[in-house]
Amino acid sequence: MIITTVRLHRLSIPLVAPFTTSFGTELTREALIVEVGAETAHGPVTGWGECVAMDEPLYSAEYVDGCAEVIRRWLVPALTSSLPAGVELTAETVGHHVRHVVGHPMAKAAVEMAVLDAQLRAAGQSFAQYLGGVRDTVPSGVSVGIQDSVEQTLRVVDGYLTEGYVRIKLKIAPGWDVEPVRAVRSTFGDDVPLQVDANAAYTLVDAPTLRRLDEFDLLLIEQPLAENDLRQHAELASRLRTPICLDESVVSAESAADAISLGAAQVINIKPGRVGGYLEAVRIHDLAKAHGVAVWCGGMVETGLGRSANAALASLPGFVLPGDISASSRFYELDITEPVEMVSGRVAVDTTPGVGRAPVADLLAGFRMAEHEVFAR
Ligand code: SMG
Ligand code: MG
Repeated sequence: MIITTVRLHRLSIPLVAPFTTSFGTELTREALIVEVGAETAHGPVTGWGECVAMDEPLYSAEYVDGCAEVIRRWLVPALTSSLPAGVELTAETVGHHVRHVVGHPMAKAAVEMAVLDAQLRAAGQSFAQYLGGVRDTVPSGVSVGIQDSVEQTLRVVDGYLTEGYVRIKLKIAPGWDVEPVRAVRSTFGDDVPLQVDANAAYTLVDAPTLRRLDEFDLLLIEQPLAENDLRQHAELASRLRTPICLDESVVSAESAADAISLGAAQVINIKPGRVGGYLEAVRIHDLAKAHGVAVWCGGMVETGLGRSANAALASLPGFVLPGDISASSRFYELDITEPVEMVSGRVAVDTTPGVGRAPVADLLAGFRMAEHEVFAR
C-alpha cells in the first residue's frame, strides 16, 4: 500500500467512575486515535489504530501527547516520505521501517494497527482470521480499581459478578492488599477466579507481605515489582506459591524470552500496545506457548476499537486465562464505536474485515479535543 493521509485524533472521554491504581487515578481516558488513508491494490481504504499510552508517564515511560509527537515527527515520515523508492509498505514491515526509533512501542503499535486495519479491510480479512484466532468468543474478566473502603470494594465486585464477569482482578498497593483480597474471598467464596495487580508498587523487601496472599489461592499476582526488576521477580517467584505474571516488564519478545528463561514469569499479560503491536503480541504468544507459559490479554482502558482488536488476539489458542476484555460499559457510558458487549461472561470476536469496528464520526467528533493532519500526499 501507499499511505496517502495520516490524521491524529486526540480525544478526552469521561469514565463512568474514577479508576484508581497504585500509580494514580484516571477520571477520563485521554485517547489518541490514528487514521490512515491508503491506496491499495483493492482501491483506497481507511485504517484505524488506537494508541494505548496514558495521559501521564506513570504506567510506563510513554504518554499520549509524547506518542502523538513521535508518530508525527518520526514514525509517519519513516513510512511515507523516507520510505525507499520502490518499497511496498505492508503491515508486516512497519516494525522494520521504524526500528531505528528507540523505544516508543505504544506509538509504533498504534501506527502498525492502523496500517494493518487498512490492509485487512482492503483484503476482506478479519483481525482474528489474520492473527490466527480459533474461538468465536472470549471470556471476559474485569479489572477493579482501588476503592475508598473494603465495603465499597465488595459492592463493586458484587456488581461485576452479577453482570456476569467471569474473573475479578483487584488492583493492589502497599497497605491495600491482604485486607481487600481476604474480604472478597470470604464474601464471594473460593470458586471466584481472582487475581491481583500491583502495577510495580512493591519491592523485594515486601516479599513477606506478598507471601500472605498465598493463602487466598489467587490465579496470579501481576507485576508486583518494578519494570526492570526481572531478576528480582525471579527471586520473588521462588518465595511465593502464587504464580507471578508480568505486565510492564514485558515490552518485546526479547524481554518475554528473558523473563521466561530467568523464571521471572509463570504467566504473561500480553498487551499489544506495550510490546509494539499486534504482530509482536502474536510472537510473544507463540514463544510463551512453546515454553508452556500461559498468557492472557491485558487492557489499557481502550475504546471499542482497541477492545475489538484485543478480543481478536485473545481468540488465539495460547490465551488460556480470561483477559481484561470487558464491555465498553465497564469504562464508558458512550464509546466511540458501536459498544462492545459482554454476554454471559463472554465478548464476541468481530468477524468483519479489519478491526471489526471503526469510530462513528459523530461520536469521535463529540470527544475530540484536537485533530491534526500529520501527513498528506
Ligand atoms: O482496560 O480493562 C482495562 C484496564 C485493565 O487494569 C487494567 N489495566 O496494569 O493492567 C494494568 C492496567 C493498566 C491501565 S491502568 C490505568
Ligand atoms: Mg497490569
